[in-house]
Amino acid sequence: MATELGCDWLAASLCLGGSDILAAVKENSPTGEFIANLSVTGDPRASAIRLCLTGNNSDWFFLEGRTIRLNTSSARVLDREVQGPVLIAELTCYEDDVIQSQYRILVQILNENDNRPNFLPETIQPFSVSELTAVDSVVFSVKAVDADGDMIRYTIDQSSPDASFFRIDLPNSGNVVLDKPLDYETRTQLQLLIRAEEANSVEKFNTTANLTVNIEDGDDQYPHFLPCTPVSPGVPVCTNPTYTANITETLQELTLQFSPGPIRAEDGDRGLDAPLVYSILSGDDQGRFDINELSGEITLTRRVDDRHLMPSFTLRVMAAQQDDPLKYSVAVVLVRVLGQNLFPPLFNRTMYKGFIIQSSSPASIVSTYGNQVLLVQVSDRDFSDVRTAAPV
Ligand SMILES: [Ca+2]
Ligand SMILES: [Ca+2]
Ligand SMILES: [Ca+2]
Ligand SMILES: [Ca+2]
Repeated sequence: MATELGCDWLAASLCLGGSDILAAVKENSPTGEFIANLSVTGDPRASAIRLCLTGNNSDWFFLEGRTIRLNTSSARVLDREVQGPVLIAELTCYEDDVIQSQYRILVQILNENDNRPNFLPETIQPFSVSELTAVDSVVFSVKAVDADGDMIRYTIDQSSPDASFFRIDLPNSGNVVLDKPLDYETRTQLQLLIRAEEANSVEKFNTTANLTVNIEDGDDQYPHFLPCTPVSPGVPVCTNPTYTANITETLQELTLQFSPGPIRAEDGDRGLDAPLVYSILSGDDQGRFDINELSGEITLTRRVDDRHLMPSFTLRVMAAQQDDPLKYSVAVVLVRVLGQNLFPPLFNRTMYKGFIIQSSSPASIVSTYGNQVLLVQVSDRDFSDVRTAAPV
């Protein structure tokens, strides 16, 4: 038939009739999926023409007669997110190895929702926020991306332990807002589950991220003196101790030993532990007592001449933050003046004799001659009274 019609004319006519091809195919389509039919006059299965696919993306296609089909395999899936939105190739029609015509093939890859949202790792790392952060301010922002280009909305999983501390006002923004005050003194870390979900898809694919929020200490606590006695159980507010020391008339130039002791305070903000400065507010009796402003040690600088005139001193000692003197605490310091201890205690006898009656009782009175209860007496010339005890 080709010989009868004439080679040149026939070849030209068999390759003619085609046109550039615009088509579309869904990503993830199986191999052999129909792309387009060619409208060239000749059929390479029956005519002396040869059709060739060339160009960058030509390996995504194969020809079956005049039909272009998709060429994929289980190892090579058509993925719009990897390949891009279009495939481009050329079709060349040969007659006797001579190019007779050329057509462009442009195949759009249609998107399927085949990707979940993913959080950008740098936006879900543990992070720190000051406990003094204002309520209603944005404390951090998360961001997730969806390779399909789906819009994303963010929510806080209300079942996560510390969900009540945060809220998201604008679901598309990923901005997380502080909903109630933080307090380093009661909680130093919060856990939060955030969900990123496709807003516009049917599938509503989502992903979650567990966030760790470390709370940083802020200067919102005053110093307190040690040891700390809580005002009531479970309330982290201290009652300051009263520090007591005893001195005698003869002592001078002495660092006083206190009970409880030593005199020491600490910042209630344990995470900051602000340095403190100590001072005597009142009761130093014109410099008789001096305080080391860094250590809190109190020194007696001048002896007490007459303990009957000055039986005790009451001082008020302040510990204040060096960086903020308005944050301070005051404790009472009591210094008692005692008589000197010159004499040892003495028993009124060197030997006592006593008797007990045999009995089953584990405790019984010890008696002495004349059926009198045995009494042991001790006296100390530093004290006026005599201490008496009956041994049992
Ligand atoms: Ca996709
Ligand atoms: Ca998606
Ligand atoms: Ca604090
Ligand atoms: Ca403080």
